[in-house]
Order: sequence, then C-alpha cells, then structure tokens
Amino acid sequence: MTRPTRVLLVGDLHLGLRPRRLPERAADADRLGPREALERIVTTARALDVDAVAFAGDLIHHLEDRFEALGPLKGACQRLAERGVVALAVAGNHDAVALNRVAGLLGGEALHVLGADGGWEARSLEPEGATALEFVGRSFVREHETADPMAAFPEALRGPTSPEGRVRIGLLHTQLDAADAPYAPTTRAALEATGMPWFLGHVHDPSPLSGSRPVGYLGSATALAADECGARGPWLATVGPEGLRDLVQLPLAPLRRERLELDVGVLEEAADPVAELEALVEEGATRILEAIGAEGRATMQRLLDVAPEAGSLEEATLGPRAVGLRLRLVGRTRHAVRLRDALEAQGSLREYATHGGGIQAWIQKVEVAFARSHDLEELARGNDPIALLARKLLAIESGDAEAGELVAGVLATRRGGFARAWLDALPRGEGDEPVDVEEELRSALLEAGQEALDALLAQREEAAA
Ligand SMILES: [Mn+2]
Repeated sequence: MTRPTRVLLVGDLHLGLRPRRLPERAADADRLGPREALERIVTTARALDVDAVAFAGDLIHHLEDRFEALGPLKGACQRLAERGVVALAVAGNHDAVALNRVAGLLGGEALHVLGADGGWEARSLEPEGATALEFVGRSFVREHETADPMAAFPEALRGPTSPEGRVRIGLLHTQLDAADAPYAPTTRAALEATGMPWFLGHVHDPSPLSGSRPVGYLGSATALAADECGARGPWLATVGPEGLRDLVQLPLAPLRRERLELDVGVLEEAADPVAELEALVEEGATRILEAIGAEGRATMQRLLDVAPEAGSLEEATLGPRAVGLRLRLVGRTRHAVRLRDALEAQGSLREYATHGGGIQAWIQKVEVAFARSHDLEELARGNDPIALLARKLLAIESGDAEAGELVAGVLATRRGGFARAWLDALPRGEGDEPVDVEEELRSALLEAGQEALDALLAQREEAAA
C-alpha cells in the first residue's frame, strides 16, 4: 500500500526584485517580497511533509541578483534537505545564466536544475512507500529563445507514465500560444499531446488549474508588478499511481493586490462628500480583507482533506501580510470637482491604511473615472450665465469652428501669447511629439470652464436653499 506523493509547485519567484508600489509607511517592506514568499513556501513544505518542491523558472530576477539570492536559496534548500524534501527547478529567461551558477555554488544536488544544458531531461523521484514520479523539463540557456522547445521533445518521454510506471509531471518556462515571443514559445496543443500535466512559468497570472492533466501557469509566487491582483502562491499537487489526484493553490503570498471599484454616484446627497468617500473606501477595504480571510479558511479546509498535517500550519501563513488596493472611482457626481481636488490635495486617501485581522491595507493607486452629473445640453437651454457657459463648453467639447475662435481669441491676448511661448519652450526629449498649443489651450479652457460651471451651480443651489 503506497501513500500518495506530494509536490509543491512554485511559479515565478524573482528573488532580488522589490515589488512595485509598496506602502510608503510599511514598517517591514522587506518582508513583502520574494524572500518572504520563499520562507513561507519552505515552512509550508516542511509542515505538509511534501516529497519535493519544483520551481518553474525565474527563481532569480537578474544575474546581478544572484549573490542576494544565494543566501535565501541556500537556507531554503538546507531546510528542505533536513526533511528529505527534494528541490528541483527549470531555469527561465530571467535566470537562464544565474540559476546554473547559483545551483553550482550550492553544491551537490541541493537544487537540481532540470535540463540545464537546454535539452530535455527526465528526473525520477522515488519517495519511500509512495508513488514514484518522473519530472520532465528543460531550462533556458539564454535570455531570449525563439525556438519551440516541443519541436525537440523526445518520443521516449511521451505518455502519462514512464516505462517503469512512474507518473510524469511536466515543468517548463514558456510563452504559450505566442509563436513570435522570444521566450521559448510553444502551444497548448503540443503540451497536451504528451499526455501528462504541465506546470508552467513565465506569465505571472495563474491559470485556473484543475483536473488530472492541466496545462497552465502557476503564476508569480507573490505579487510583484503593480497590477498583479488576486491570490498568489504555490500549488500543492497530490499524486497517486493513477496520476494527479488533487491540486490546490495555497495563497501564501506575503503581498497581495486587489481592485476596488466604487461608484461615487451614491454621494449625491452627502453633506461632506470627501469624508463620505473615505468611509466608502474603508468599507470596501474591510470587505476585501474579509473575503481574503474567508478564502484562507476555505483553503485550510481543502488542505486538511488532502494533508491532515496542515493543522500544524499557522493560519496566518495562508494569507497576505499586506494588501495593496487599486482604487477606481466611477459613476456620475455633482461633486466631481470637489472630489478631484480632494484626491489631488490629500495624500491621506492614497496613504490610507486599515487593519483587519493583522493585515495592512493601503491604497496603492487611485484611478478617477467618474464624470460630472449635470447635463450640459440641459443647462445650455436657458439664457442665464450658466446656460451661456454651458454652450461655450459644448462648443469647446465638439471642437467646432467656435472652439477654434475661442482658442484663437485666447492666443491673441497678451496672456495667450505668454502661454504659447511657455508651451513652446518646454524641454522635450528626442522623438517626443511636438506640443500642440491649440489642443493644450482647448483642454485648459475646458477644465477651467467646467470648474467655473460647478462653482456657478453650487452658488445657485445655495441661493435656492
Ligand atoms: Mn519569465
């Protein structure tokens, strides 16, 4: 009676890379990056008593980062070896040279680089009393590779199991279904035709991996670029003699990013729209932190089904230390100018932080996508100053002859002349588009006109109240 074999599959780690857009006030920013992710991966591998940890390339961000990566990787491999956990990897485009050098410095078989010479290699894993596996993979040998690695795939390695009955697992760094990409491009069809599951590196968004023969990306091990939103972390594979039995993503990433979209239209009747917007953001952030907490608990439940040892894991390991929110404000509002001014003037919203279950959240970006709620066509109907101004704004927006006259009128004034001279004198880089003075003035007029209109409307409201 053999027990199933467990493998922790790790996507792009990029040791040496500092994640983008970290919170300015984070006390422990150095614990939000790849190094901390590796720590968590090793701790989890030991706690779950896995048989192997397999990396799908780009463990190291850059050749120059190899010395910074050496210490953490050495520690990681030692801690894995203590428990008899095998560590193996394929190299990606980022560590085509660095991974071999670091593996060499680690010595012996601390970290086995699969297909280190660029050719295909099969490596067997035979844990005592457990299902035997065969890892199939190849490594990058230079930063850019245009050839399809599957064109050289050996016939002898095809099929879900080796002739000895070992269950095969494919590991590859590749750009899928993009023949022109210089990242060892291949096709999903070519990988599927081998009859084994394939776990890929390179693209940082994880694929929805499931079933017994998935082909897709593991995703980055923790959030790196500013737009890497959603759960990140390694995948736990459970393999029986019949093949891949279970696959679960462990959201171990210390840093997570999420999108938060809010409709400012609900602030129409607000006495203090800026304060109420801050309250909305706080609610939204709390909602996201709660959802992440629930996801961590659900993952723990799934884990306990396949690995009872998971009970020894600290639940906090299954969630991020910090969550960066990409705030997008949409809808229509009569407070457009006020909100925009407040967002520009106040660092406070951008730097806003909250705590829920020990997790820090902060606004890493604010995208203003809301519009003013008043209808220019409607306002333009009267004969008061508001209507006159609305008509001018409509003309400028449409860019018709009247807009041209308005801009020409401004340029003919002394101040207009200064504006043109100032815009013409702006320093420009080589290849930059020349400044379109008319267009710049047109948008400046539009902006100034809209602010004036908002001010007039506010005055009219006050008078009516
Ligand atoms: Mn890559």
